[in-house]
Amino acid sequence: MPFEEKITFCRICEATCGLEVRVDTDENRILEIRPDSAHVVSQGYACVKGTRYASTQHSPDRLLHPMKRVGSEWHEISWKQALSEIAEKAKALIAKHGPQTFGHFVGSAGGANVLAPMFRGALFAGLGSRRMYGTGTCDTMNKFRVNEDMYGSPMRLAHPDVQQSSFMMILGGNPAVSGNTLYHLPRSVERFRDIVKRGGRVVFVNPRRIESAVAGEHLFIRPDTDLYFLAAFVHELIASGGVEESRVERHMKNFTGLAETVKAWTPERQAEVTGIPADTVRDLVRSHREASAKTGAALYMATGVNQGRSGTLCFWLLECINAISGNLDSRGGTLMGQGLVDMAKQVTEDPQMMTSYDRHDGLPTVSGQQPAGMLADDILSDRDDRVTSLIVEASNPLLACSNPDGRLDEALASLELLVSIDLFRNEVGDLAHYVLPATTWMERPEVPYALQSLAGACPTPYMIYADAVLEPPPGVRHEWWMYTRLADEMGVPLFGNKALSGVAKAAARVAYTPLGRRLPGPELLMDGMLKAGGLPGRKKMSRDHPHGLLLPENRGENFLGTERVLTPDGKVDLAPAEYVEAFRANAEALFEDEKENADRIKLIGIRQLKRMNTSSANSPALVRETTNYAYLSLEDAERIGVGNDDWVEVESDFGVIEIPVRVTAEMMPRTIAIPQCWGHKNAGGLSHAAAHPGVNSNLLAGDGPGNIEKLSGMSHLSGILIDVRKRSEGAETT
Ligand SMILES: Nc1nc2c(c(=O)[nH]1)N[C@H]1C(S)=C(S)[C@@H](COP(=O)(O)OP(=O)(O)OC[C@H]3O[C@@H](n4cnc5c(=O)[nH]c(N)nc54)[C@H](O)[C@@H]3O)O[C@H]1N2
Ligand SMILES: Nc1nc2c(c(=O)[nH]1)N[C@H]1C(S)=C(S)[C@@H](COP(=O)(O)OP(=O)(O)OC[C@H]3O[C@@H](n4cnc5c(=O)[nH]c(N)nc54)[C@H](O)[C@@H]3O)O[C@H]1N2
Ligand code: SF4
Ligand SMILES: [Mo]
Repeated sequence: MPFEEKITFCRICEATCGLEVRVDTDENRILEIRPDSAHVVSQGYACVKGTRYASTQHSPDRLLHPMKRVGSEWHEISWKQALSEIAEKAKALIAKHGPQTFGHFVGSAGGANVLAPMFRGALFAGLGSRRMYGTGTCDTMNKFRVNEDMYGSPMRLAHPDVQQSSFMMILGGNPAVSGNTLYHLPRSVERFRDIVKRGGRVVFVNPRRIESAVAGEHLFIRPDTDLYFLAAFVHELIASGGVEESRVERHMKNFTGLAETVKAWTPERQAEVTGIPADTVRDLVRSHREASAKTGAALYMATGVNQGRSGTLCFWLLECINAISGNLDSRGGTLMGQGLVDMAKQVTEDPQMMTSYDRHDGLPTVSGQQPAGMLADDILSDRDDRVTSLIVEASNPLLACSNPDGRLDEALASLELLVSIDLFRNEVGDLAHYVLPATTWMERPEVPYALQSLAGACPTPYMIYADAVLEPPPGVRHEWWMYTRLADEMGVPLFGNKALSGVAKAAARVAYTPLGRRLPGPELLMDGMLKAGGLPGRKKMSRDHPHGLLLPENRGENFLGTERVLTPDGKVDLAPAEYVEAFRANAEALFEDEKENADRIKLIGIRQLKRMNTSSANSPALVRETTNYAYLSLEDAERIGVGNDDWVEVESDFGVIEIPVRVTAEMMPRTIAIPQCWGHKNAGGLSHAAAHPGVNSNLLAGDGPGNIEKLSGMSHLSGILIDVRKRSEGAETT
């Protein structure tokens, strides 16, 4: 059998591990996927989601042609028909209701694709619609918001210098399983262990004793109370002389506003709601100060805190801790990476990417994304500008987003035009009028995630370019092509530039013809990116540096006091007025709320190694269990009167679900964890997932303005108050 070994990198999560793929070239099929031991950073590490990707790549359920739904019947149609019908309907709807009623929703799989966002953005800018939603408001929009206000651009993203740090504290993240977010760190456990070996401390602050905790210490925190812990940390840091005053004075402003904000928040006070003793906070601040005086200290937070009710304020305080202690822009602390091009600067010139308040309800659009938790409202509204048509790319929001009582299903089903761009016909696809088949990452040339390539959120800077490993099946297309062809059919100009628009459209017209296959396509844009970063072009990169090319280390001291601080006066803002005001308005009230509800149970999520959001559910090589479980502490299990495999009813203000139980010492009492992104509903195009459905915990999450964090539009998905009881006897197993 003729086979070839190809070197590539995985694009399932942000770790982007190097892979070696053995390909049967005659059959265009993967024979084997192994970790690439020569990859400059992942060095032979890859997880099962990467090494078992063949079961997704070659799934018999894969979409291979555009499909059109007529009633409940699905018909295979040509691309020509699909694009002209979609364009015609979209044009008619826009003519009737206006461009703002034409929307888009993108999931995280859409982030691992460098070209799609450029062309998607160009289509919507050309149309004049800002109705772009995405799962960014389920994971990290609070961080983009803070970066913009403190450093001047949403993409100025600091990352911990894990190589030299002597103190790292990680709140609400589980890098050993997730591979991190907005922070490129493969082999994270080893790197944390190195800190401990060097005599430093690594502390995970989390309501669950997580897998990553093997690499350091673990500290339980009551879900959604990090704000008070962080406020007390700042308070104690200031009180104990941990502020590097000269650096603050030279490069930062509004220190007084910050100090005033945290004045009342002593370690004792935070202990009333967090469950973390005051002495522990003092001890952590002491260690942090000692580490800052040695090689440096860094705090990092991720989705568990982002998805609470105060994600923006938490990230603000966390960044302030890094900044005022002298660790920002300093080795061993947090560093501002440099990408191939300075995307952070570029986006400040793009009004679509900067925070705006152009919604009628006063909620923000951050980094170009409207709040996902408003999608159902925006569709079901009786306003003239309600969303009437939607393209969903690489996502399954029905499972991934708050969906109280299935309200989002109702909303999507009511749309006049719904298009799903995916590898499979998932639950959104089932409701769609058209389903368009996309390429997998094995079928695309790529440089890694934009945040790594363009924002440099990467403690070991390197670059890699991988050619496509497989030929895309003949009926499958790249998103850049779909958006460009749609723009062409709809007569929408792209890139605000006639010549560029013409070139893009002409390239798309020939791209999948025999002639087009011989011509370079938009991969040329990646060539441009690599060369702009002073690197060889893509051909040379893949020939000479297939395992990646290490770039100069980031030594810090290249941000503060330079033009890279993009605020109007070039200073880091330690107390943006809106945040001070939001803290003043909300912190006390939420604190009282916490104390009142101290005895109630809160719901959090779990990411599982074998599941990537909603994407892996259809892989027989990864998913064997037929359900997810609710994980609860022994103490809670006893009180509720349940043991392993008993079923409980879990009820929030928004819905009720039934789910079997696992009792574990991992959980903090009065906290239940349910792995998210389960709850498949017999989707027509997901046969394995339909037989392994599990339960959707997002039926318990609220949507609408009352359940959205007002500064960033983030959905409240973690730390939801619930009641849990043993399921009444005789109830059916669902
Ligand atoms: N295997 C796998 N990897 C993934 C994904 C996946 O689905 N599966 N998804 C990818 C995506 S899209 C993203 S955004 C990243 C996310 O990457 P991470 O943010 O690292 O994701 P999680 O593992 O969910 O970690 C969140 C942690 O927060 C904790 N937590 C919950 N509530 C609170 C709280 O109120 N306070 C504190 N301090 N902790 C809390 C949870 O127990 C959990 O351990 O992972 C990516 N990688
Ligand atoms: N309760 C709770 N809910 C959560 C979370 C949580 O922590 N707790 N995490 C949230 C987060 S951070 C996120 S990002 C969301 C993610 O949730 P989703 O956006 O649903 O997840 P993804 O796995 O990114 O995307 C799923 C779809 O993309 C398709 N897909 C995969 N690769 C490609 C591709 O290359 N092209 C195209 N066009 N399609 C592709 C898959 O077939 C699948 O249908 O879930 C969120 N939901
Ligand atoms: S950790 Fe797993 S899923 Fe993430 S990039 Fe590496 S192999 Fe892929
Ligand atoms: Mo995410």
